[in-house]
Amino acid sequence: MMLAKRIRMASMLASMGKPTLHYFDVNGRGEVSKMVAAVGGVEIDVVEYPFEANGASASDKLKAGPMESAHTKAATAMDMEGCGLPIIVHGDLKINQSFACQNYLASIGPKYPKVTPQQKALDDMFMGYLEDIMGLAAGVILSEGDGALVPVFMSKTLTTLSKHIPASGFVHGLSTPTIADICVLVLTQALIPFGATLGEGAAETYGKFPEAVALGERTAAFPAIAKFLPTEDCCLKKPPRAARA
Ligand SMILES: N[C@@H](CCC(=O)N[C@@H](CS)C(=O)NCC(=O)O)C(=O)O
Repeated sequence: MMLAKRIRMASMLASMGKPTLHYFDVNGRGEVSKMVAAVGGVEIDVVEYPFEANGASASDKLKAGPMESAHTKAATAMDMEGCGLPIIVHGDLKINQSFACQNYLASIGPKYPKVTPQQKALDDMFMGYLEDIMGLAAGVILSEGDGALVPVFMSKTLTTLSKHIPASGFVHGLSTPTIADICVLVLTQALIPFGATLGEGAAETYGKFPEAVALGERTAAFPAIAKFLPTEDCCLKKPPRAARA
């Protein structure tokens, strides 16, 4: 980006204040956004809600009917009635859908790597795989889905993604992780919904994918992420707040 354009964008973003990320008090679909912000050097405010949902899939939610909870009331108050979390509010911008939130935070992060269209496509692909298995595993927690399918689908997911995982460094070979690497960190280390649904079988499942596990560890060790992980806002390995000691 040309210097003048970069300066204009920086001053516009500064005038908008910090983005606010609205999400539950678990990993779920919120943590990738938080880590993308950390890598990109975007300071965000996090507004957390107790983890309550009336299903994981659109069909389960529609069958269960509307629910009244802290997050649905907050969404309605933001003129985003019925929108699931995550939600980001930044100045006049109000968006939901995790891909939109993650890509937005990446695009405004001064330290987030400038990716090529091909690298961005690969990042989007990793997001899609994470989203697919998120739906399946969340359905086990929220809608009595079949827990036996989680290790099967996790293995399928990591088999495909491992083809893009290098023996060292990050997916795009850059010095900074991108969304693809962050998705792998979440896939291999998140409690909700993955650790919680894989249960005692987690070690066996992840044991088959040492490259993915190692990439998750390298990504977790990246300084901006290592700094974020011990913070109060991080929910990667935590149960909902009500279940924390
Ligand atoms: N496709 C959406 C799914 C959003 C979604 O279902 N979010 C869940 C939490 S991960 C939620 O907010 N559930 C409660 C609700 O829909 O009210 C996305 O990627 O953000």
